[in-house]
Amino acid sequence: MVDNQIHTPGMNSGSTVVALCGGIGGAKLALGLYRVLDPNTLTVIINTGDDFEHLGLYISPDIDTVTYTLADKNNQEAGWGRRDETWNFMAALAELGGETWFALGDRDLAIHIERSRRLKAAEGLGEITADISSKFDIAAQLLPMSDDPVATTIQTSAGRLTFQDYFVRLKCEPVVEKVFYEEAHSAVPHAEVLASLHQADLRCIVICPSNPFLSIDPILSVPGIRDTMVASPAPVIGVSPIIDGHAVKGPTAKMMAELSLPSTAQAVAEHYDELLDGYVIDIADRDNSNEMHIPVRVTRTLMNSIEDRENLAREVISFADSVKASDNNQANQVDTAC
Ligand code: FO1
Repeated sequence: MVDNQIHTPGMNSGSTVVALCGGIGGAKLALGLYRVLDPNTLTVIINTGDDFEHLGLYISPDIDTVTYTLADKNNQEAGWGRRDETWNFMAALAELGGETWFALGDRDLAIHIERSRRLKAAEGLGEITADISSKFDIAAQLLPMSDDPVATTIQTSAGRLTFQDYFVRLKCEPVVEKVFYEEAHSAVPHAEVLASLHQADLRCIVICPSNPFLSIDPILSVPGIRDTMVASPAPVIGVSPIIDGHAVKGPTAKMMAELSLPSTAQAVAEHYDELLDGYVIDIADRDNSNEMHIPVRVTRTLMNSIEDRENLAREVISFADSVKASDNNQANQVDTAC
C-alpha cells in the first residue's frame, strides 16, 4: 500500500531513497520501504561479503534474501531461502555424503545454478541481479555493493573463518577477535551504486537495522561509498539493530561484547560516527536518547508484522525529512546571521 503522505515528497526533500542492507533484519525494513514508497524510487545497496563458492556454486545470500523478500517468495520463519520449499536435493546429497551444513532448497537451487552459469559467462553480478529482479517483477533497484568479490572473514578463537563457516557451520559460537573485508581495497563500487548516491533528488540514505560489522561495514569498506555518503546533502539515517541491549536476530550483541564494545544502540551509532545525520532507536531505549549527540527518533523498531515494517519505514522517512528541514533552517539562519 503506497502511502501518499510518505510517497509525496516534502517541500524540501527529493523523491528517491537509497537503503544499505544485509541480512534478515535489513531485508525487513527494505520491504517496509518498498511498500510505503513509490517502489520505482527505491534503490537497495546489498552486502555481498557473505558470498561464497559452495558445491561448485556461487552463492549470494543477502542478494537472495532481499530479492525473495521483495518478491514475496521468502521463507518468513527462517528469514532466508524460499517459501514452500522442498529438500529432495539435500536428501540426495546426504546419500552421497556431500556437504549438507548449508541448506539449499530445491527451488532456491535454481537461482544459484543460474547465477553461477551467468557469472561463468562473464556477466556482472549487478547485471544478473537486475535481470532476476525484473523476472520477479520487483520495481525497486537492487544492487550489489560491487561486482568485485569482497569476502568477509573473521579472526576467532577457532582461527580465521570464512563468513558462512562462522555464521552457519559454527553457528556464531567462536569468539570474534577481528573482522576482515578481503580485497575491499581493490573493489570498485558498482557504477549504479555511486549513481544512486549522487542523485540530485535523493531524499535520504537509510542504513537498515543489519549487523554493522557483518552487513553494513562490508558495504562501507568498498572505496568511495562511505565518502560519497558523508558528502551527500541527503540525510543519512541509521536504524539501530540493537533493542534494549539485544540483537533482534543474529550475533550483533554477542560480537559487540567480544569486541569490547557495549552492546547498546548508542555504541552502534558511535561505530557509524560522522556518517549519521540521524538515528532511529526503539522505545525500550528511550532513556538513552539524550546521551546521543545526533538527532534521535524514538519509535517501535521491532518488526514482527508487515504493518511494523511499513510503520518503521514511514517513521524513518518522515524523520529524514525533518532532519533535512532543520538542516535547511540552520543553514538559512547561518546565512541571515552573517
Ligand atoms: N543460514 C543458516 O543459518 N543455515 C543455512 O543452512 C542457510 C542456508 C542458506 C541458503 C541460501 C541462502 O541464500 C542463505 C542461507 N542462509 C542459511 C542464510 C545465510 O547464512 C546468510 O548469510 C544470513 O542470512 C546472513 O546474512
